[in-house]
Amino acid sequence: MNSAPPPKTAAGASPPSLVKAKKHPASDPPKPNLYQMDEMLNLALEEKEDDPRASLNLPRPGSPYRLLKAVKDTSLPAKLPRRKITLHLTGDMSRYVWSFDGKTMAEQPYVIIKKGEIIELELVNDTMMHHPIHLHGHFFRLLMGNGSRSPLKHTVDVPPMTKRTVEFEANEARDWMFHCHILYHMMSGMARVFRYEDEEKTSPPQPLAGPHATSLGEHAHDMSYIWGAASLQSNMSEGLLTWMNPRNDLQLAWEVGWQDVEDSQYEIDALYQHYFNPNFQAFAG
Ligand SMILES: [Cu+2]
Repeated sequence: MNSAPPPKTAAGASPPSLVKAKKHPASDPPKPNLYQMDEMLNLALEEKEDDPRASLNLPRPGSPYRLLKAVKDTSLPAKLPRRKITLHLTGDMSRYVWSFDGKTMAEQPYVIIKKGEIIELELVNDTMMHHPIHLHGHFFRLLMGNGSRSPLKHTVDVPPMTKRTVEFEANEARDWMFHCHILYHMMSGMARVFRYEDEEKTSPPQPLAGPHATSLGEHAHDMSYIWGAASLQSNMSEGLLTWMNPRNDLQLAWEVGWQDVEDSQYEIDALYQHYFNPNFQAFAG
């Protein structure tokens, strides 16, 4: 695709189109309110309404998935064996780390599937954010009440504190990436590889330091980050420096004063915290 700017049209004229039908341009949605979470919650609540169009009435409309219908029957072969896999979408809003079932991709890389089976995949969002979940290499049926006309998709938005169920036929081979399409979430750990069992037999998982590390690329290791804030004033300086990864925080904080104090005063704190899960941590400092 080239990146040339779209052709200029006269004021009010519609841009070029491939179809000769009456156009129904969507209005521009208002900018999101970045300072409150209500919009996320409203969307989740509107979705519980009986009216499938309810979420379209919000200032920033959601994905009206219940209105989506395939143009033909998308049912999967009834004779194939079926298996249900439930994955919880997990994370920690304050530390901003994300995972499936409380484990990052580096901690638990694979979901093993078998060619010829139908996977019913239940995605349960335990967090207060939307996660658009994407599976490579397969189209899945989004099961939201449309039966044989369930739409085929490869990405599904899962609103906060709700669940979505999709199903697909495992009709490929080898390894397929599965991840949140907010790429920062993916990189912090909300990803897996759907691995066909045959691949598992020919190249079983190795310790993360071995050849396995290469096949998972940058996802073989948890990412770590350094962040901090500091101020320097005429009378004092204070600041904070943190190194973190999904399980650990190492923090250094300081306060130094030198004006209107008898001698220079200072305080330095060092703190180490290990997170077993978002609700349980151990610390020393
Ligand atoms: Cu996400």
